[in-house]
Amino acid sequence: MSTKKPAAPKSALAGTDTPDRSNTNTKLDSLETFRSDATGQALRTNQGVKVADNQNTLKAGARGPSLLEDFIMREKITHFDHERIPERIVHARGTGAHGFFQSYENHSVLTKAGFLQDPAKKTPVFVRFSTVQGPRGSGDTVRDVRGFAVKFFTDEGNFDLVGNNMPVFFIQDAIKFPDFVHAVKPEPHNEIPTGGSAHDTFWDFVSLQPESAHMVIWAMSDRAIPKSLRSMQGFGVHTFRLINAEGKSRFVKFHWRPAAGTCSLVWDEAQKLAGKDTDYHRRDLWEAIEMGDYPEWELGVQVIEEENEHAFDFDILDPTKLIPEELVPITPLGKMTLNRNPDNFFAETEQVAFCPGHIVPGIDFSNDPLLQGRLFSYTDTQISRLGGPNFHEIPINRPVAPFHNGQRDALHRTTIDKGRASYEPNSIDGGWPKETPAAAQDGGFESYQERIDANKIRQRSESFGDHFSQARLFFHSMSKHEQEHIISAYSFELGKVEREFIRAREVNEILANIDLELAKRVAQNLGLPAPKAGTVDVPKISLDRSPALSQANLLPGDIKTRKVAILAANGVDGNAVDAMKKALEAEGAHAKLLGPTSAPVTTADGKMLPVDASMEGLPSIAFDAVFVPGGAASIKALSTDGVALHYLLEAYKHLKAIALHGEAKQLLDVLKLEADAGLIVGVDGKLAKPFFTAIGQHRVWDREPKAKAIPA
Ligand code: HDD
Repeated sequence: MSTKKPAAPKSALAGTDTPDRSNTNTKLDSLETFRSDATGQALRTNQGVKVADNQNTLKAGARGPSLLEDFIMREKITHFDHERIPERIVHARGTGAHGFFQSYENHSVLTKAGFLQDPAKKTPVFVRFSTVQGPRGSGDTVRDVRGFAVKFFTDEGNFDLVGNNMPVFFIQDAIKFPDFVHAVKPEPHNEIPTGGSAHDTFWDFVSLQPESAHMVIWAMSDRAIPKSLRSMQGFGVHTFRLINAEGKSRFVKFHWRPAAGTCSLVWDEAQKLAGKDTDYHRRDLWEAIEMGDYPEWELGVQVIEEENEHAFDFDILDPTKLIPEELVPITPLGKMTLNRNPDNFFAETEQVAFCPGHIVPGIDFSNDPLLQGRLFSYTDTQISRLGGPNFHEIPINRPVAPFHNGQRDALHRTTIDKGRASYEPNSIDGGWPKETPAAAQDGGFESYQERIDANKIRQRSESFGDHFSQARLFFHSMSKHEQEHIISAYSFELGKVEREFIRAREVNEILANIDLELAKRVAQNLGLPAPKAGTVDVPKISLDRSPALSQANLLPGDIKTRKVAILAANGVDGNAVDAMKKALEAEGAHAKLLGPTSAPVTTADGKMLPVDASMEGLPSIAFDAVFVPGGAASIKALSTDGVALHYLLEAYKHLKAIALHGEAKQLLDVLKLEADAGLIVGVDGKLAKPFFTAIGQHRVWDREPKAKAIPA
C-alpha cells in the first residue's frame, strides 16, 4: 500500500488524535514501502474500494435478513476469522524493538564479517526478548529463562544471534529438546502451571537428567527473575567460530552486557507483578524507548585460539558449560542501541523469524550438538508457524541485502520474479544469478574447512561427562543473599512437586552433588532427611569462584532510568517535591507523583499539584524506590491511609530505598520500622546523596533477614 499521504483533514470528532508519523525512522526508510500509514486516507476494502458505511450489514430492509452479496462484510469477517497464527512452541511470550549496532573498531583480525569492520557503519537490528515456558498471554515476571534474539540486517545478509539471558543450556544434544520442552510446559492433563517450572514433570525430567544441573541452578537464581529486559545480560550460549579474510578461524562465545547493569526483582515482587502487571517487562522496554532512555548493550566475544580448544577442564562444545571470564576475558566488539518501538506488534514482533542458521561470511558454527540440531529446527518451525517457506519475504524478516535465487512459488510468495530461468546454471537469463567465489571481494559464504576423521556413531563424548563442577562453581560464586535466594527457589519449586520421590531424587542425586549444604537446606525446607554425601565424584576444576557470575558485581554505579515514587497527600511540602524531582532528573532517573486518588493534591502553600496516578494505580512494585516528602497535613493523612502504609511496607519488604523527608520521619513509628542504609530519614539537602547511593546499589540486601517479618 502506498505510504504517500495527502494532508490530513482536520478531524471532525472532538478528542481524536491525529498522530504525526512523519518521522518513523524505519529500518531503511526508502526501502520500507510496506509500512502503511492510514493518516488522511479513506477507509477501503482490500481491493481498494472506498467504504461508505462501516456500521451496517447490507440487509433486505432495515429489519430484514442480511444479504450474502455483502462483499464488504464478508471480506471483513473472513479476514477476522483467520487473524491468529500458531504461537511459537517455546518463547511464545515476547516483545521486540528496533535499533542499530555499531562496531567499536575494525575487527578484521578476528573476522571478515562486514558489520564488524567499519566503526562508522550502523547496522539495523531487531531484537525480540521472551520467556520460554508460557503462552503468548502469560506474565512477564515468572521464574524462567529469557530469550535474547537479535537479527542483524547486515549488508551481507541477515545474521541471527539467537541466545538467552543465561550462558548455558539444560541439555547437551538437540535430540533431547522435545523431551525437555514437554517436561517444562504445563502438564498435559490440566495445562497447569502457566509460565513456570514449579511442577512434577519438569522436576521429574531434570532430576533424571543430571546434565541439566548447571542450567537449573541458573534458573533457580535471581537471573530467572530479571528486573527488566534492559538489565539482562545475553549469551550466544554455543561456541561459534569467527573467521578472518586469511581464513584463520578462532572459537568464540558471544556476550551482551547491558549498560543498565544486571539486576533482578525479588521473588515476592516478581510474583505480585505477574498478577498486577502482566506486561511489566514489555511496558518498561516500551516506555524506556519512548522516553529516549535507549537501552544499550555491548557485544563482546571470548576468543579461544584453535590450538587451545582442549585447554580447559570442560569441552568448549558442551553447551552446559560456560567459559569463566576469569579464564578468558571478553573482547568488546561494539554497541547495540534500541531506539525504536515497532509500529505493529503482530507484523513485527510476532512475525519475526529467528534461525541460528542465519549467518554471514566471517562467522561459522561449531560442532556443538545442541547448535547443530537448532540449525534444522528453527527454519522448520517457521514453515508451520508462518505458513510456508516464504517467511523470509515478510517485511520484518527481509534482509536489506538483495536476494536472488531459483526458489519459486509456495504459499504467500510476494516476490514477482521476472526471469525465465529458475535454475542454475542457465543460459537464457544470461546465467544470472551467479555464484560469487569465496575469495572474491565481498565473496560468497564458504564453510570453514574443518577436518573430520571419525566413525559414524550415536554417542555422547566422554568430555561432556562432568555435570556438577560448574553448577558448584556458580553456587560458590554467588554472594550470600544470592545463595539464600537459590535455596529459597529450589524449596519453593520442589515444594510444589506432588511426588515425594521426585523431590528426594532432586535433593539426593542432583543438589547433593552440587553442594551438600545447599542440599541440606533444601531438604530441611521440604521435610526430607538430610543427604550425607553426593552420589558421584565431582572433579576438581581450575577455579573455585568466578566473581563475574555474581550480579552483586554487575551494577553500573549510577541511578540512570531508575523509577522513584513520590507519595503525597493534601498539605505536602511542594518545595521538597520539586527539589527531589529536579535532583532525580539531573541523575537521569524518573519520578512520578502519586496521591491517594488520581485527583491533584494541594501543597502546604496552597498550590495544586497534578499527580501521575493514584497509589493503587501504580503500586510500589512498579518502582525502584520511594520518597515521602514532608508537610504535616500530608503525613497525617498518609499515616492513616492503609494503601500508603502498605505501599511503604511493601517497598521495605522488597528491599528498596526509601527516603522520608521532614515530618515523614513520623512514619517510622507508625510502621514500626528502623532506619537503615536504605531507609533514610533527613531534611532538605541531606537526603538526596544517601538516597541515591542506596538506589544505585539496587536493593538493601542487609535488610533482607529483617524484612522477612513484614507481611507479604
Ligand atoms: Fe530455541 C525459539 C533460544 C535451544 C528450537 N529459541 C527460540 C527463541 C530463542 C531461543 C531466544 C525465540 C526466538 C524468537 O524470539 O522468536 N533455543 C534458544 C537457545 C537454545 C535453544 C539459547 C540453546 C542454547 N531451541 C533450542 C533447541 C531447539 C530449539 C535445541 C530444537 C532442537 N527454539 C526452537 C524452536 C523455536 C525456538 C522450536 C520456537 C519458535 C521459533 O523457534 O521460532 O524452533
